[in-house]
Amino acid sequence: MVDVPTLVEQAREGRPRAVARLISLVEGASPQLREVMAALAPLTGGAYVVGLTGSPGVGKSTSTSALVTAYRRMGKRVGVLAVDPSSPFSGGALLGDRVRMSEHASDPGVYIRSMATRGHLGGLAWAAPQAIRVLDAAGCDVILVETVGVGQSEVEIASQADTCVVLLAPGMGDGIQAAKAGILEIGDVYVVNKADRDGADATARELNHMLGLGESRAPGDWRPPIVKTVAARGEGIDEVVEALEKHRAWMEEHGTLTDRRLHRATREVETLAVTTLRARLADLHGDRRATTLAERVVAGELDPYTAADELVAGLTEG
Ligand SMILES: Nc1nc2c(ncn2[C@@H]2O[C@H](COP(=O)(O)OP(=O)(O)O)[C@@H](O)[C@H]2O)c(=O)[nH]1
Ligand SMILES: [Mg+2]
Repeated sequence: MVDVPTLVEQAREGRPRAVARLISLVEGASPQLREVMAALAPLTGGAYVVGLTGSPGVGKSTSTSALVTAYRRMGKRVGVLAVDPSSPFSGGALLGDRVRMSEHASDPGVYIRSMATRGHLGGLAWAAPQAIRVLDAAGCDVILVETVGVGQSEVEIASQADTCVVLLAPGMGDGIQAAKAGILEIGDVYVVNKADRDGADATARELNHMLGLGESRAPGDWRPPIVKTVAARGEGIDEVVEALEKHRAWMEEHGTLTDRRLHRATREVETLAVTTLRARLADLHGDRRATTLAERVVAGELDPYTAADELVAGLTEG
């Protein structure tokens, strides 16, 4: 068992090992998470959460690393959460990410964590927000959350950030891929990375067209900017930071930041409620109450909706 109050106190002081251990508790779905989250709750709410999503290979990790450099120059403490449920810890994309992030490895103002939640059913939906809470409580000013733009829960994590950045790259039929993945609706800022390659202008134009950015909007509406970058050389990254800061200011002015956080918390609570109910239901399997209800449905004494209502009522009692 972990000494939660001590660990939380150490994380609050910004000690990297404590932060890492807390995130490991999240990843391992520890039974102590309830206690951890209760202790963290009053320490959260200070971080600006930025989601970055896009197809594999567009340059999310490279851009994230460049953004870390930019925010560090501004004196901000930065957390990075790279969510990749498809990769095992030791290999593939995460190993590459480690290389890309290695320049920040010795910087005490940066926390970098890759999270693999493969195997946990629906694990990502609740684990990512809780890992964000840990980084938030540890005093990060900015949290960058990288998720691959494939798969509903990955896309959802990015879309629930305070600001969502969607990345594309030229020459990958990327506009169409992005549209298919449903990530063209969720961007607050769009980045066309690999602008050193042919076709970046065409991709930006295509994107501009697909997003209907040429059309007029109501005054005061947010118009997502399209920024061209060469993340590998750090080019255009200051413009991305500028776009992020503008979006944040716009949200604060329009109350959108509060709305988004409310939406995020709503989803988080719902996910936990469903997880809890599912666990209680599993505990009940074979229980006499459940069997009796089933028997009454078989006998035609009870319809399945009423039986389900009774079951749920029984689950939530005490
Ligand atoms: N030419 C070029 N290559 C880049 C640029 N940014 C990243 N890359 C390369 O694209 C590959 C994929 O980058 P990565 O950041 O891992 O993409 P991710 O899968 O979206 O995280 C790597 O080999 C990077 O070095 C860029 O601006 N220009
Ligand atoms: Mg990556």
